Amino acid sequence: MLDTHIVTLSRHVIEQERRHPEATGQFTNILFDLALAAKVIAREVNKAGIVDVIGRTDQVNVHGETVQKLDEYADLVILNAMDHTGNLCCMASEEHEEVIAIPERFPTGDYALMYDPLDGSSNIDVNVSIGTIFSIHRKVSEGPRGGLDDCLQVGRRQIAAGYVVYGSSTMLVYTSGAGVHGFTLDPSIGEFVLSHPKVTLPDPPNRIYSVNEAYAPQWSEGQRALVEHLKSEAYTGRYIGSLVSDFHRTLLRGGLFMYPADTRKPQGKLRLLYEAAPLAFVAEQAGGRASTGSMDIMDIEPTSLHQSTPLYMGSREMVDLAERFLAADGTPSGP
Ligand code: P6P
Repeated sequence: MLDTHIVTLSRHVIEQERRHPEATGQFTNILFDLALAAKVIAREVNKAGIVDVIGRTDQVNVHGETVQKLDEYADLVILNAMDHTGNLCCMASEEHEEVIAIPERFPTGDYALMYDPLDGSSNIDVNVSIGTIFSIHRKVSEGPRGGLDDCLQVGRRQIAAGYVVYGSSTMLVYTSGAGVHGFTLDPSIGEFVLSHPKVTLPDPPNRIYSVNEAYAPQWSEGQRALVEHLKSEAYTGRYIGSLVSDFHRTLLRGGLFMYPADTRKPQGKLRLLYEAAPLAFVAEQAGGRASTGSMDIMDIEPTSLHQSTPLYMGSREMVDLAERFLAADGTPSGP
């Protein structure tokens, strides 16, 4: 018997909206617009190598990283999908140094969108999965047009967050504070279809840790001791080097993803507002944790648009263990 009970992202979000009588529909439309942008980006990512979207532009972004052609493309797709809808007061992107204002010719709305248009894009030309990460806050500033204050909000105040992973299939995973839900793009109908309802990290978690061990010489004593402890407990190592892919695996299999601080990167590498905080919201809603190694990611009061943070994310007891190792001199008060 053919299954006719297809739950699309649109249907799911509308059903979630109905639980909030005060909802204006702006938030629902933001997710619809993000899903459209994701479909357009997926189309180009999936044919990278066939058309001239692989490779680098001659530009360098705010972080000194060479901008990949698809980075730039993905950023413009999201910008153009979102800037005229009247749902946003402003945006912030990894690819833009300053807050992105809504053009004067367009109406504004009650939400701010932060996004990393295509994280892990250095992996594009070796066909490793990459992703888009997004975070949505309610506008807090006075006046119709938003600004920095609407972006520099603590992660706990996020209205919604999620990511798109462009891999063996294209998945959109999001939370609006009522659990984590995953949708897989069905290209035959062009819809994101609910494939992973109510995602929760497995308990007990699979014994997987994920970190770039090439940086071990620059780690703290506690970080080194933590990884040695995990090895002594017969954990498996998995590291893709594409944040969304490493996070998605951790969400579905459990374990611990780490991007530690080190002597060369004392604040870590990953960005708070459009990488760590949105993924932290998803992790917590899935029953896990996300920490700097000493405090919850979602309790950090942001001070700048592109600030970085060390990141420990995954199964609750593993993040707790990491914090114990990092707090001690590497000899935890019992794992
Ligand atoms: P490293 C990709 O460049 C990225 O921004 C994230 O997607 C990924 O988690 C991290 O950097 C990998 O960094 O230093 O291990 O190469």
